Parts: sequence; structure tokens; C-alpha cells
Amino acid sequence: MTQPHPQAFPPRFTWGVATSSYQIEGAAHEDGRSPSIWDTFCAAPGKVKGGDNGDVACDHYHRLDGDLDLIASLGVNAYRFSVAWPRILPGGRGAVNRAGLDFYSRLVDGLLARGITPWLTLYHWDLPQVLQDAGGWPARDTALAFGEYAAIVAAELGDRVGHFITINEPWVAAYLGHGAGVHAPGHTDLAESFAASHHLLLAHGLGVRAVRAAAPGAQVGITLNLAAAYPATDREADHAAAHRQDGFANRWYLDPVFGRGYPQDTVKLLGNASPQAQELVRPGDLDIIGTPSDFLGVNMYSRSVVETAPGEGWLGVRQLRPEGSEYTGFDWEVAPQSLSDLMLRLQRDYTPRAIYITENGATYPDTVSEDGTVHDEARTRYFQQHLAALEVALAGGAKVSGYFAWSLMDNFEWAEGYDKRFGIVHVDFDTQARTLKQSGRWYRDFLTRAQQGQPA
Ligand code: PNW
Repeated sequence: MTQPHPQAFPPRFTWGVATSSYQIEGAAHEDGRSPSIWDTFCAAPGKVKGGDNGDVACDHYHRLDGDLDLIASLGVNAYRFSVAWPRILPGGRGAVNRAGLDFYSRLVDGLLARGITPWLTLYHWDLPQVLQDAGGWPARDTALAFGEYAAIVAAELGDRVGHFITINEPWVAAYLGHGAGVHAPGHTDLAESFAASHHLLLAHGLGVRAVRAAAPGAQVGITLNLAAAYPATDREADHAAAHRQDGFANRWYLDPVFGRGYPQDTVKLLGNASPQAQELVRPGDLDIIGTPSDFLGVNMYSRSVVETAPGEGWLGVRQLRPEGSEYTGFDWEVAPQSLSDLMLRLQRDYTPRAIYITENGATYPDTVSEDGTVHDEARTRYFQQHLAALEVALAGGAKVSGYFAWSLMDNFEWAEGYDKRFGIVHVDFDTQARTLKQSGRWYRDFLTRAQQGQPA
């Protein structure tokens, strides 16, 4: 079994854990927060497993100090969280809600007091419902509203927050939300999903500019969910299928963010569903989207293996489930080598100023044993394998500057409700008791060794 070497990671490497607002905060109807599209989606019958919702979640909003101590106890030097737009701007734009801002201000101060660097995500999927009612991401105006929101958050917190992520996983927000319909707002229209993707990317570009203007010293970037795509066989047709898959899932976001515009092969496949054909791309948009940023955030969980399937959807690919591989509780293949492949490929093809792994982790059905411990061997092994793969990428020249484990604690796992646990800390959702899992102990001990002899 491959073990990562703590001393193989550069000094001042960023080591963190990550969460997002709707998944942990609860207090959904307090202190002036307005509903988000996830409150609405959860209330619709049959959308979320078990009828679960984020009304209480991990009750983090009321347990801030205890959770800050918990984060500090892990020995991380960074914490990635997201700000709930409907707490800051209950009307989506316009009047600022001080109570909402105060919560994040206390969170940031609490992190800094503990020597932990805050990493603030501006959008992790909880769009104010009022903006959805006005058209949501398929409407261009939502990107402009995001720019205003980004400016407000950066102006209020940019004196203490030095790292901003604009949008978390535009592919998931656009495609799972508007194409596949499994995330809020639950629509199933391919053309709409590409309209959403264009406006999410535009929002990113406007967000970069807004953060730069309001918080000049801050670093800003986007987080993409990326999965390296492999052909099922060495047949040329399968190689072509893997390239199409890569265009849809990866290059569609990477190319415009790095100033290259949309990949033309994917545009052609999309036909009338492409943003160009829908006349959504206005002069200047690609310059805004391509505004140089300070880092690329990558959320990596698995890879995809595909074969060609002519006529199967617009993409003509079929996802396979390779035999002999290990799978997580989500049925995602454990594919650590694809992390090294992905990092080296990003370095080679895009030369980002810096790469941060902003999420990596796995879900398994954990159980608390009699003695109160959680033996999540599979998750522990997952982290070990992926950090070992990251080490290989670093040795090969990939400029990776940090790693965030997903997640600090078990939380509301979107359409899966509370059934799927990703935490390195176990949460009992009846009592809200937090228990460090074996994976959490391993991560803490690994970070202790990785950061040995370094100034705090
Ligand atoms: C990410 N996919 O979502 C999110 O950023 C987290 O909020 C979430 O809890 C975590 O991964 C685990 O699911 C994803 O279908 C959802 O490829 C779906 C996909 C990828 C990432």
C-alpha cells in the first residue's frame, strides 16, 4: 500500500478542510436569510432522498466556536467555507443584511485568531430564490447580480480574507441543475444548461474583477470539478470518445477560464444548444471570462472511463464501470493515479499560476462502534492514495500549492440528503455530537509531520 511522505510536500503548503454554507449551517430562516433554490428544491416532493433539507444540517450557524476549535484541533493551516448569498443579500441584490455579514465576519476572525487562513467561496450553489424567480443562471442578469454580490463581500471581508473562490463547480451547477435535473433548480433542458454554464463563467470573470477592485491584495480563482477521461480500449473511436467527454466535462470550463474561448469541437457537437447558437455570447464576454486569475481550484473525486456510443445523446459516449476497481459509497471509482495524470496535464496544457486541490474525499457508510470510535479504513486509505498520487504529480513538476480534504464533517450531501457521509469528523444528526474519525486522526497526524519544523 502506497503511503504519502509528509516531507515530500513543500514548506508552506496549504493544508485544509472544506465545507459549504447550505451543507452545514442550518439556521435557514434566521437573521434575515431569504430562501435559496436549495430550500425550494428540498421542499419539492421526491427531489432529495428521505425528504431531507438544510434547515438544521450540522447546526454550524449556532455552533461556530466549537466548530472553530474542532478545525483548529486538526492542525490545518487553512479552512475553505462558502458564504450564503441569501444571507448577505436577501433580495438577491440591493440592501445588505448586516446580521448575515456579521456571521462570516465572526467566522473569519475566529479562524485568524487560531492561525488558520480563510478561503472564501462566494457561490456554492445556494442562489437566492428571488433571483431564480427572475430567471436564475440561464438569465444573463444573474451574472451581473453575482458581480455586485462579490464586490460587497470582498469590500466587507477583504481586509481579513486573502483567498477568494468565485464559483464552485460550474459544471455541476449548470448540468446537474439544468440538464440532468438532479440538483436545484431541477430542470432538464440541455440548451438551458449551457446558457447557465455561460452565465456562471461570466459571473466568475466579473467576480475576479470585483474582488480585485475591492480587495487589491487578494488571490482569486475558480474551482472546477475535473475528472480525467480515459478510453475504454485502445481503439481510435474510444480515444475520440474520451476527447469528447473531456470537452464536455473539463475543457468547456478550462479553455474559456484560461482565455482560449470555448472548445470548438464541443461547440460543434452541441449544435443549437451551444451558447453561440443561442446568441448568449456577447462581444467582450470571453475577455471577461478569461480575466487572468491567481490560481485554479480543482475538486477531484474520480475519473471517467468511456467508450464510443454513436447516437447515444449529443456526446456519443457511454460511461463504463471498470471491473476490478474499488468503488466508494457513491459508486465513484477510486482512481488515485488519475489525480497525478490530471495535475500533470493541467500543468502541461494550461500552466496555471498555482493549482489548489479544493476538494478531495470519499463517502462510505461509517458506523460508530461500541467504544465510540469510527473506523473508516476505506476513507483513510482513499486519502493516503490520493496524497501519494499528489506527491508523484509534484515530483513531476505540477505546481500544486495546497490540498483541502472534503469534508470537515458529515453534512447535507445534496440530493442524497444525510445518507451519504463525507466527513473526517462524524456527526450524529440527532445530538449534533462531533466525533473525529480514524481518517481525521490520520490526516491530523500526517499534517503534524508535514508541517514539522515550520513556523506556525
Ligand atoms: C462536490 N459529479 O459535488 C461538491 O462541491 C460538494 O458540495 C459535494 O458535497 C461533494 O462534491 C461530494 O459530492 C459534486 O457528479 C457533485 O461528478 C457531483 C459530481 C461532482 C462533484
